[in-house]
Amino acid sequence: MGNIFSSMFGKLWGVNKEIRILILGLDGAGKTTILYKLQLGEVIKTKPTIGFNVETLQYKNISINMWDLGGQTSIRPYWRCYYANTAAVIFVVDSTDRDRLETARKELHMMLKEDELVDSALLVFANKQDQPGALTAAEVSKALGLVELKDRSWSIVASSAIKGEGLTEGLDWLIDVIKEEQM
Ligand code: G3D
Ligand code: MG
Repeated sequence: MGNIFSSMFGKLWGVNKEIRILILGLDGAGKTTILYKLQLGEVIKTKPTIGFNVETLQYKNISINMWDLGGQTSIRPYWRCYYANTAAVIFVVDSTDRDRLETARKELHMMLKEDELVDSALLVFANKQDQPGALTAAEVSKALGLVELKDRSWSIVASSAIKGEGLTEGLDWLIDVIKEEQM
């Protein structure tokens, strides 16, 4: 697949301010796999004392933070330092994990209520489409209640991080939205 991310996001270099992207999802959804597949460079893993794993990646003027959601409400206040001025949120779902779709829905909607994220675009990857029994993007969309999202640019794309499928399509959409909003 080559370094698609650099060539795609290269189109944004003209935008002279820092662009922040958050990649979120329950553990095991496929976030780390997606980042590695995009071959951006070195992913730096940190385990801050506040108790959650964050993976960070800086690519030119694009800063990407990634972490696993779920359950740890007590540390939520600390998340703020990561999501100020976030241009976009990428939410990754394991489309085979039916049991935790409801948890994913709750976490997503809770996250999007944060003041700093009201203007950010949302790209959902309905990941693990290569697996038998994976829910379709339409089914995942329904389970996540995406139609309830008002005043937000959002899209859901079926993906397989392992095969590298759907990633380009999703990011293409996201880049167009970010460009529109930053101009
Ligand atoms: P996370 O960073 O969201 O926690 P990971 O998730 O990227 O660590 O992925 C969790 C597991 O799911 C990994 O398997 C990874 O290989 C697998 N995975 C990620 N994306 C896909 C996909 O699209 N299809 C399939 N079939 N598997 C995927 P392991 O075995 O290493 O735990
Ligand atoms: Mg991970």
